[in-house]
Amino acid sequence: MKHLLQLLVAVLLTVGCSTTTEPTPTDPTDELVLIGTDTVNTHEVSLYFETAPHVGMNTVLIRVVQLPQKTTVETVIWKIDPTMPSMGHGSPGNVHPVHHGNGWYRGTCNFTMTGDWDIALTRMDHDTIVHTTHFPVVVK
Ligand SMILES: [Cu+2]
Repeated sequence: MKHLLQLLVAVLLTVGCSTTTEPTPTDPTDELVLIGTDTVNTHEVSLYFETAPHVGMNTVLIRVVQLPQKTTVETVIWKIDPTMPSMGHGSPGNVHPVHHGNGWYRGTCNFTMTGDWDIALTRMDHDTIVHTTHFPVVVK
């Protein structure tokens, strides 16, 4: 009887799966806007925006994995510094990204006007600069 029930459950599950149109699981990064990726030593750093870069406060997401195994790296200290090189200014109110789980860091980037910006993303070791990557961004 128990086996019969198990069989019945299995059949029902199979039928259930074949008749419903399950959406394909999406990668969480599908929802994000990839700005760029840089590999520094064995760390692969990817910079994303939550939405297309726009004037105002933008949520920035950074993902760091160690190559080649792609294990998450959760201890990086970042500084983020957006500037507009053509006009020689930066912006106030930026928030340096901090780790919030599984190799993802979250911060805020403020663009005060449309045009060509440069995001300097710097990895720190206490007060020492380890490496800076520049990501060009067009703000519309
Ligand atoms: Cu400007």
